[in-house]
Amino acid sequence: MTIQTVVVPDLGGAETVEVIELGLAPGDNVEVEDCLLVLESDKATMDIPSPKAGVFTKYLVEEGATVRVGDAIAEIDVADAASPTADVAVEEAPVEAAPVAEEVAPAAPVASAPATSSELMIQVPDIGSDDKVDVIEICVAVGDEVNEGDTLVVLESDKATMDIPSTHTGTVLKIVVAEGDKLGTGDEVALFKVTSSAEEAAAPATPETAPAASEVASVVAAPVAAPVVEAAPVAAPEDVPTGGDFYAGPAVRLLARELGVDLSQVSGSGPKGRIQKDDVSHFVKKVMKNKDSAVASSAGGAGIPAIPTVDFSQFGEIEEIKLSKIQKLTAANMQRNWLNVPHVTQFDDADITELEDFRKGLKAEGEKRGVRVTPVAFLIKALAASMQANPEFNRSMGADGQHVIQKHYCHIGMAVDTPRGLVVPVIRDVNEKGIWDISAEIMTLAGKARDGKLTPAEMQGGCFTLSSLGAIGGNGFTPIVNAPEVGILGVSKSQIKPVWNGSEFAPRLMLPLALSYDHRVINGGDAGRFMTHLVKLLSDIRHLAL
Ligand code: CAO
Repeated sequence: MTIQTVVVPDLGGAETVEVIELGLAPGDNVEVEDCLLVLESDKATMDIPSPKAGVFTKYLVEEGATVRVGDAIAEIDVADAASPTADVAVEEAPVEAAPVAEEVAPAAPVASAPATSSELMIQVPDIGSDDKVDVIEICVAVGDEVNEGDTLVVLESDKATMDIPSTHTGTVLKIVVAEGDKLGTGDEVALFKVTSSAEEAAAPATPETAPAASEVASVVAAPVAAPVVEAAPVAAPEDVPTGGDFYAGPAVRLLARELGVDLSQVSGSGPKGRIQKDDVSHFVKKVMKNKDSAVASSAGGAGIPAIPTVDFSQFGEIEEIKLSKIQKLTAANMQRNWLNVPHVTQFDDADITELEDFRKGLKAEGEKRGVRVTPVAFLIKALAASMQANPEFNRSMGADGQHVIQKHYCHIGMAVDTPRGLVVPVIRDVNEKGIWDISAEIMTLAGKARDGKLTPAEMQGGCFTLSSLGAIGGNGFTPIVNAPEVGILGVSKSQIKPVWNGSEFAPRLMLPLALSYDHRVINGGDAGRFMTHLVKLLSDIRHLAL
């Protein structure tokens, strides 16, 4: 076993980059060039390929972490340390193409001699490879006034996305490429009327006026780093997420910011789900189309007045605490669900006196099996049975608002409170499992959730969610539906209460339940029947066996 550490390669000028995607699980086989993880600067997104074939062992960073050149980011168990590809220490040359950046010809000009005294053709700088790469976006139009550093086109290889910036300030006279073309070093991009002097335009690019070839080459070959010319930073409106919770290049992010599109709501049609410019356009068209219909649009927050920004420090001492990635995602999801789903919450109490007696009676056997049975297992089982009896609670609103989707499987999500934030692992096929199996899965999944070890697959596919605050306390709360699921059951702390049994008040253990549902899919009658069924099952669990 030869463990090799992969480090952040030369970033070609960027000081730090953010880790935006960790796609592998320990034990995954990787080939040379397979993407290990994705980094992103404010100008470029870059796949970090595996320098060797082997078995992925672990990440040394978390999503959202900020890293710099030389930081250790992952470990792989190299399949054959003696293979030809293994002759360079990973720590020294983490990305095998990186040295190419050092070997390319020095400072090639990126603008050819001017066509007239004030015109020049902008060309692709040395991209550190003989291969041609795809033009995925054209960022300017004929007639546009462009500043030095503005992105003209975006290229994408299988390792990196790179903005090709303008080396001069001027007007675009002609664009000689189209989306889908393939371009390589020296290929023409656009004809410019420069506002800078012709001499300057014709002169070979210097590090002050244009990216040196070695710098630009590192963008591709490394395959990282953004061009070192200053790109035009775009101030993001406060209400548009700008983080890395989606897979999109800088030009797409720029477009999204300009249009006020929340990219976390856009599905990507590109490789590995990458969001393309077209995806943003389609999203905007869809939202506009749905605007006047009764269908709730999936774009949250449009037209809602912003909460005023307050300088709290004027009232006393404050401190700013950075949100974890999970907390940021939760905040965005909660807002999305709250704004898009018309919620109704219905309350009831279940008499769980007998259930608790029975559960406590399982303690000895549970110890033998190594399984702890808590009320949550019964709640999840009873939910599945209630969903089967009331199939409308196993539906989701179709994206077009014209149909609902009936699910014939029964996967239930369980909200878990962790130090990093709220996560919802999913227990699959609950209807086919008994209390022991469900309890064992609760233990495993809640443990993994708290250790931050859940895989994305373990958090997907839920039909309904259970949120139990029973161990924490409270009389009741109104949970927010985890859309596109149709409902969520909130459970509070059980208490002994006096209950009238027809002749006297008897002390009974009562469990407060709060059922929130999507009122587009469920009506009040459905909810009443569902809750009544659920309460009946919990109050007499013999019905669960029927
Ligand atoms: N009333 C009274 N006691 C309860 C109870 C209830 N409704 N539910 C659980 N308990 C008791 C259990 O019986 C257990 O005690 P014993 O060991 O003596 O039996 C103890 O509280 C701990 O139970 P638990 O609920 O923590 O156990 P669990 O492993 O089944 O729960 C989980 C797992 C993941 C649901 C829970 O740990 C958790 O994270 N809950 C928080 C969920 C949350 O944050 N929801 C809010 C989401 S919206 O912001």
